[in-house]
Amino acid sequence: MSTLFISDLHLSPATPTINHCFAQFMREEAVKADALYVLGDLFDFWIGDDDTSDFANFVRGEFKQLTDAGVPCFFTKGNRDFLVGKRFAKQTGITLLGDETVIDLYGRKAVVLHGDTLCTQDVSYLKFREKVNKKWLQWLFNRIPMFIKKKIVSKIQSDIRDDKKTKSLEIMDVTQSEVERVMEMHQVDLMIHGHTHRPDVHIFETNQSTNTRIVLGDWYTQGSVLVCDKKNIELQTRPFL
Ligand code: LP5
Ligand code: MN
Repeated sequence: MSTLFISDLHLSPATPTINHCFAQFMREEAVKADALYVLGDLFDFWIGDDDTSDFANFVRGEFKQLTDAGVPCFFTKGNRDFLVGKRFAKQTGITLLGDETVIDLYGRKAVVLHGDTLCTQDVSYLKFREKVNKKWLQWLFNRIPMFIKKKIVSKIQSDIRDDKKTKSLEIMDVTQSEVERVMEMHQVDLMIHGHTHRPDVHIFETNQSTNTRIVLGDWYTQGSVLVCDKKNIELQTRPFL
């Protein structure tokens, strides 16, 4: 048996191939797992738990089926699905996690997070994140009619689209000192995150300890899954059919 980690699927009604690969993964693979962790950006954008579109219901259905089968499912919000809320969790049976969570992975402690907060050089993004994560603002946004919310989101998305093009790859990657600070704070030697879309296993030394940082891959051209069991941790891919 194994514990599975995924992130950065960026599912939307416009991604039928990815949605199909996701459904297949949930029904054939995740259902046999000890647990599933989704580390953010499952959605291309989640506008709110009041989304009752066929697409939103399709995703709800996949999680409900999984948790009904007895597989615990944990969800860390990403920068594209920070509006996933308690209603979605209740409807699907998933457990929402905080920004950073320490888990027990077959006896090894690991910190799991989306990864955006590790990119401390991306100052404009972090300021933006602080704004949209304000509880009162989310409370207000969640009460606006869906058609107005859609207009607000697409206006903001188009306003900030060019902003990302001005940032270097270095700015949009994690800051090593922040990685070390977070691992030290949680007293762990293993970190698992997504967000940067640079799947890799980084091994580095700090104060006589050997640390591992695993970066999950996105699902743009293939499925990407971290498979952990008692003995091994392996980044794997799944072909789109
Ligand atoms: O995901 P990716 O890799 O494409 O980009 C991210 C960062 N971008 C984002 C933006 C989201 O994808 C889209 C958000 C739509 C917002 C709708 C909000 C609705 C209101 C909700 C109120 C509760 O996350 C990108 C990072 C990149 O990761 C790093 O890899 O760089 O960050 C940006 O590009 C953001 C800009 O730098 C910020 C520009 C400031 C704009 C100010 C707008 C004020 C909005 C106030 C909201 C109330
Ligand atoms: Mn992200």
